[in-house]
Amino acid sequence: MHTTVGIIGGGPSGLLLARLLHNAGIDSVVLESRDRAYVEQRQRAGILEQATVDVLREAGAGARLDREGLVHDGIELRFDGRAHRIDFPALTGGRRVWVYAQTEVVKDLIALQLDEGGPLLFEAEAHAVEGADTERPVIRYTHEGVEKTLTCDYVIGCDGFHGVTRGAVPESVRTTYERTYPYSWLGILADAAPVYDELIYAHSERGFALASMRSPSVSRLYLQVPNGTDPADWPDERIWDELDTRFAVTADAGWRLKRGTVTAKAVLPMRSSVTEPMRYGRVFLAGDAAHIVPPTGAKGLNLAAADVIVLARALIHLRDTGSTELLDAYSDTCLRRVWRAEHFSYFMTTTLHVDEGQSAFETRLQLSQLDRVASSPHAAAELAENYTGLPLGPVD
Ligand code: RFL
Ligand code: PHB
Repeated sequence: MHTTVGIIGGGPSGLLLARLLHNAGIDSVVLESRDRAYVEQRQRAGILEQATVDVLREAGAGARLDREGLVHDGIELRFDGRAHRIDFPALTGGRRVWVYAQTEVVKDLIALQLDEGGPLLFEAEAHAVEGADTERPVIRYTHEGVEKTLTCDYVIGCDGFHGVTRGAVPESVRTTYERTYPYSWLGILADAAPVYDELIYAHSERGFALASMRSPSVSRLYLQVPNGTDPADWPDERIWDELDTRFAVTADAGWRLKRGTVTAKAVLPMRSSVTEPMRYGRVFLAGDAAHIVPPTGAKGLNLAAADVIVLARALIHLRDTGSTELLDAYSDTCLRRVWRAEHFSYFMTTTLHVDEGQSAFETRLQLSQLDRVASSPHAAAELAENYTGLPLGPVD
């Protein structure tokens, strides 16, 4: 089999890329190692930036998002017994974010792809990418127990952090910059109506907590826990009690979450990682295959979308003009945005989490930084601009 663009991975980056290329009349094949149900149920991101929403709409994948997505005009920070709201539109000239789960974005894109797009093969696992520096790179994969090859003009690695495509970039030209964190998140989904209108990010001496949502009747909640925590050590009541303790504010001592049936519970490690360059020959990396951020800044899915938007524009430009100028700039264009998001995610993580070994001095610094955000419109605007996402320029 031959295709113009071979896409490894049917997560948000691979599916959105396939959609953007299809709309432009460029053919592609998507290979996804898991089955459809698994990919559609995998609990992950919840926040979409304005630019991500705009592109999903333009791509024809915005109908359900517009019906069911929740528009959020701010977040609340809680620290030192206080609560402070960050007003996004007021601080950013009108930008906002959407609560619409990654599972739903993926379901919408899969349905469109199967309906009218090119081939999307589930349970098709890529083993190797060969000939990255030739005119005809090849993907070796297994589908329905049979070894197959896909020759491509271009191969795009949208295969996440544990994918195989990164290995096609020789170690001699590849550098990975990484940071791990001494804590993880315990995340739950609960059939409980959120008692808050906007997300709450809480710094407490017992650790970070985040209140998010999936719908007006489903809460998504996270607690900072030590690495290696076994979810079995956290029965539901313990989780609810700990969440209430960490979200406590002095001025509203009676504030409590509404409790409900916990339908999912998992511990998620945190990591920052960037692999450079994001391109070698005719092989390109996009999304989590190239970079990981800790989830505190809500950036991962949005960065993945930004990468494939840049890539789709570059491939369309090549088809229309014969020029590889934008493709050649792909890695540098993306990395500039990636490093900004890396910094913001690191900032949010290290400002809001409490490291077990941290000194009282370091805690004071965190509280001072949060107080600064709460009292200075400039500091608040810096946070709001990063959280809502920098605009995607015409070729950026
Ligand atoms: P994905 O989603 O990991 O998809 C990669 C796909 O590739 C497949 N695959 C292969 N297929 C074929 N052959 C192989 N050899 C393959 N190897 C892997 C996999 O099965 C998979 O389907 O990467 P992608 O598309 O780059 O998307 C990235 C996002 O999933 C990720 O950045 C976000 O989920 C991060 N994230 C968040 N991002 C946000 O923008 N906003 C958020 O609010 C947000 N919250 C989160 C998050 C990530 C979290 N976790 C679990 C780390 C919250 C959490 C808890
Ligand atoms: C989520 O809803 O899953 C979510 C929201 C904001 C984050 C991380 C995760 O920063």
